Amino acid sequence: MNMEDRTSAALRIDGERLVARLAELAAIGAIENSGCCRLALSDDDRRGRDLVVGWMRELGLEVSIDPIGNVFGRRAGSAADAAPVMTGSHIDTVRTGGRYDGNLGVLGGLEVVATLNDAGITTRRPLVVAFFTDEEGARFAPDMLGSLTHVGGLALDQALATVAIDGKVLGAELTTIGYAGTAALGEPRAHAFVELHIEQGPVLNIEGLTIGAVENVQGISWQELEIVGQSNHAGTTPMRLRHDAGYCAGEIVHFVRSLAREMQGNQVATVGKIDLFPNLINVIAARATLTVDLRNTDEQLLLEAEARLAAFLLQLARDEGVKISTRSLARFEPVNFDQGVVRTIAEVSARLGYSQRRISSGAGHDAQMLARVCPTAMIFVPSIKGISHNPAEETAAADLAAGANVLLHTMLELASAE
Ligand code: HGY
Ligand code: MN
Ligand code: MN
Repeated sequence: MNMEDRTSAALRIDGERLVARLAELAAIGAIENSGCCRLALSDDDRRGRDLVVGWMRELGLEVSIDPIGNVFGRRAGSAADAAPVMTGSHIDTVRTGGRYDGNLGVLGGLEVVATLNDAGITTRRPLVVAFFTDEEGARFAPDMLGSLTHVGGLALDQALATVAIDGKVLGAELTTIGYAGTAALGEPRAHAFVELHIEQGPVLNIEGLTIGAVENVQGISWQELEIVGQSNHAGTTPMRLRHDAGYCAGEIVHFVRSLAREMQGNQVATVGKIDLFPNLINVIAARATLTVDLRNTDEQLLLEAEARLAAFLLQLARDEGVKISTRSLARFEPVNFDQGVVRTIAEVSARLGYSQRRISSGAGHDAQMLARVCPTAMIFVPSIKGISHNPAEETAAADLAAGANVLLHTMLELASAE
């Protein structure tokens, strides 16, 4: 092993600097119980973006912004024209977000750059640290919208025309926050992509393990249902004459839960959003709009869950004399990551002395989109009690540092490859 190899092998990130940056970013859009709310393309998202772009520039990265607002910070390599090794994630959050979901992947990437800068190491391949627009999809569906557009899975004009749950149009919001960029869409084309992320589930925490080498992401099916019944007087209308959209919404909530329980395995189902109209105590609801989130690691089983829901809706509409229409908000098949990159993550983790296992991802991630265009995998660190999308989201500082160290050495390996 030559001097440089010995130096880089001993390299470790600065955990305190990483935790300090996570705290500083979390202060933007801070909510009670040390949570975070930076919905995509909101003014808080703009403030978070400005802070991270400032850090990119301080670290000497060349910053580019594409037309959907994805941001890339590039660090030169000795092989100037070689395709870069890319890392990154997202800094938009859900409304009840924590400080690590997405943010760890972006700030972990900046910590890798800071560590290499401090050590005066230039990698063979350039490195890129990215954050992608609207990963959460909570305001503008689908989720992973920015990375999906980056890999050509969604046409730019269609992405820009997306309407938010609050009625705003994505392109206009992007212009308002000043992140409608001009860099070529789809650039840079990465040699490989590695995303550091909290697990957001309980597996690593329960098993007392530090690192998850993520092999795959489950399939996702998001639908918006609109039920049109008939508003009527809650006191005078006989039960047999009601066309109660609120009751139908409740039946659907119960059905999806029962469906997941009955299918068992990896099937999960959630109705996370329900709006009733007119939403008044003494009026039978005329209309109900709700969302259904179905997921499974097996595409055939996910199709079965969707088909069984569709049959239930038909029967419910008939029984209750209501009209039920559905609109797909997101539909992504399960994704298998590159076994070579997964192996590198596992080998690096072992070399650094971290306990680890192969693991699946229940959540969607930008990496599942980058996997369409280059060898990709993810590094998970434990979520205490598996809590996420909740201000109580927590990961031990030692685990944050471990994840960033595995990211550092995985990127070093990938960046030295021909
Ligand atoms: O919904 C998800 O899985 C991710 O948080 N966007
Ligand atoms: Mn995330
Ligand atoms: Mn999330």
